[in-house]
Amino acid sequence: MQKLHNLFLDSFHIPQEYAALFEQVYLHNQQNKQEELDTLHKKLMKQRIHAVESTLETILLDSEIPPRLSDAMRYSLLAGGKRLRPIFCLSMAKLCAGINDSKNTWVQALPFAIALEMIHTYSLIHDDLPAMDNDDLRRGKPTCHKAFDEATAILAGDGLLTDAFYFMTNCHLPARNILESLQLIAKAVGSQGMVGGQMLDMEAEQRKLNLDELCVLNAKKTGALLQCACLSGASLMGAANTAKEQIQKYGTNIGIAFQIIDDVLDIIGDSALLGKNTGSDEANQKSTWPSLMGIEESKKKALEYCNEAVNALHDLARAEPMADKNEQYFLQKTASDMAFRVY
Ligand code: GRG
Repeated sequence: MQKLHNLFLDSFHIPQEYAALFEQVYLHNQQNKQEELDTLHKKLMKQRIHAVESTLETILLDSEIPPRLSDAMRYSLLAGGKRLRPIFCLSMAKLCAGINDSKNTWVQALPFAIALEMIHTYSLIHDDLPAMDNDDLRRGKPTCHKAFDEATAILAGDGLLTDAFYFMTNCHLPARNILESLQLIAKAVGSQGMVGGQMLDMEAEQRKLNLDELCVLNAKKTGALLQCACLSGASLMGAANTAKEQIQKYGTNIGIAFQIIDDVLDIIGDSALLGKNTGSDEANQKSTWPSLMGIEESKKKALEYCNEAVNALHDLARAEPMADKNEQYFLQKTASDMAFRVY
């Protein structure tokens, strides 16, 4: 475990050069530094993804797990992906632990962060099943039920979801913080959250939704887990309510922007780069942001929501001067880069 912790301490380290570039671009409007900042941000994000991947490789190898089940769970978990949810969780933990966290307590959130990726992967496996979206391709590879079989894919999802809750209890942090975070995640992915959102999504195939209905569906199906990834990082560190309010705002806005971007990329994206088939929303006559307001308006909306996320962290920094400034910059840049995926 110590080895993994060290890997995260290294890969989440933000060099002073990053903060300097960020301030030159965003505070002093030095556009000539933009490319340098973009390149460094991508490099740091890659380091974080690599640390998450390295950790995922070490899990679910227990000899008590039937080999075919372990293979199917690991097949989907290790198939790639942006690893956004664990990165948001750890990043928020680091932000809230603050500049005086000499013992690096934020890294103790690692099992929780990994569990979020397990839950996300379960949702993708089940979403791809013939009874749901019936997809052949995910993260650039055959979906779990194609690579194995339908019953194994259902069990792989069940295993990932349930084991995730076991992982989450393994953080060496105050029990009340773990309990609060567990409640958040159970609510976010259960019937009031992601599972409920999936139900609304299935029902929506029969009719056209209005924007309010679409927002509710998106908030549950996609937004709840992303928001919880952010908020749980803060809860695990026992952050103040003032910080949690702004982090919730960041997570909510990121969640909406993320769905709009996913909808737009389903039309204009490159299936090879996305690692999944595109055009499925139109084929399934789904209500999406572009179907309600067109592509250009949707892109503008995505940008607006990302900007709101950035503003939430400005407000957090004003209220919490001990928050980790470098991490604040990293999270702000992550939010603004998100919108540019569709530009
Ligand atoms: C089956 C209970 C149940 C829920 C499924 C998450 C979900 C609900 C369905 C996925 C369908 C989908 C494409 C939703 C849009 C947003 C989304 C969650 C995209 C995939 O997340 P990324 O882009 O994927 O973070 P990677 O592969 O990068 O991790």
